[in-house]
Amino acid sequence: MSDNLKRDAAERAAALVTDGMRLGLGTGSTAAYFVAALGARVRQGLSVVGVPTSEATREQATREGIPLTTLDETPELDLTIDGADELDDDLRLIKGGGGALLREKIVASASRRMIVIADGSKRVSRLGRFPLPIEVVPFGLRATQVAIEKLLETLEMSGELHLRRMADGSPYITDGGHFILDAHLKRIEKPNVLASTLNNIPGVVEHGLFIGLATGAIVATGHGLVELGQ
Ligand code: ABF
Repeated sequence: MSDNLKRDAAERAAALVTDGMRLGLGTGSTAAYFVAALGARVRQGLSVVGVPTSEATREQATREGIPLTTLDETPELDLTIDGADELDDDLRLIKGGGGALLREKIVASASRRMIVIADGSKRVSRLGRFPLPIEVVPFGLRATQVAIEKLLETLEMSGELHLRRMADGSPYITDGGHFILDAHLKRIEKPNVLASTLNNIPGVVEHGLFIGLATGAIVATGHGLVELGQ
């Protein structure tokens, strides 16, 4: 069911792509449906270039025959299509459950428009039920963790930080060679404040709060597609 909804949202997004667009290609199962639908259009003659947000997406896009570029060759993109773990009515997002938040944020920031594709379960009235991924440098991990805990205290927030691990117990390593701390906050009352203050902690590379980046969303529900923004 959820897979069908993800595919519906992804296919609608693929239909919005026009000839000549420079695209950001998201990561995750919803974005994978988009990459597949885009690949089908490319094989029918659509001309685009894409910047993948992860090694996984790079491999899929290559298999699909989508021409790829880099942000060094193409530093400004027209449109990024990506999934999310949560989105609210102001198009603020939590991303990074799939571990690709850093490249996802760089690519989204280089893009004139970003459209989020999701099934209805991702839409929330308040962010935070999904643990917030915080990408950190391995050096000084414990000190960075303490700094984040102190920040949360200052903001009158509470929650546990869990180092993300692989099935074998070793730390999960991102494409950029960093660790991820998942912050189990339950509710984020002031996402904008948390987002800007987290970025002030030196060991924090990035976090999964995407604010002011998404310009639109396509959310697939059992009753059809809901389109927000543009
Ligand atoms: C990416 O994939 C991530 O930012 C987000 O964590 C995840 C969503 O995954 P899915 O589409 O598989 O639910 O978009």
